[in-house]
Amino acid sequence: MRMYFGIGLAVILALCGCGRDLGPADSPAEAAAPVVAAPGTLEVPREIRVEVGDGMKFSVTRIEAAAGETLRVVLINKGSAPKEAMGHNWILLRPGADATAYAQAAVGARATDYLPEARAADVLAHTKLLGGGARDAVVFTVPPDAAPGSEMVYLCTFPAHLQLGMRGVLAVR
Ligand SMILES: [Cu+2]
Repeated sequence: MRMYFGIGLAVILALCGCGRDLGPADSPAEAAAPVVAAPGTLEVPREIRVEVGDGMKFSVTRIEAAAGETLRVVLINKGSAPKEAMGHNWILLRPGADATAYAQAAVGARATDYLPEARAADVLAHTKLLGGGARDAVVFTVPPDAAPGSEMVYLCTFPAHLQLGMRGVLAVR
């Protein structure tokens, strides 16, 4: 009788899949999964969509945010030119960084998609360089110690695009 019962139980467990819950070896992985996916455990950053095209303008030229706030900026290139001919990026500089000096250094940084490595410390967040039809997103946190009223510049570092007006500011509330 015992043997039949044992076989029967094994068949029931196999059919319903309940046996998976009984194995101690499965417990850590199964216990960990819901924690990662549970709503409310991850902060969802505020999303800001910035569009660019073959015209030399960001669709958003002023972003207001709180110190310490996490933002997700999505850059969308609605133009048609390939990135080698007329790419666009979105580079947010740290407070106090010189945008003109950064853009000048970027001209010589074609190999790194116009992100000059020597001035990496100036950059708070950046997207990739995008050709027409491409998009990229970047998540970052506004420095918690940024003073209210202070501003950070963002720009496109493709050669001459800053001078043509591809810039904006992130203002701290
Ligand atoms: Cu550009």
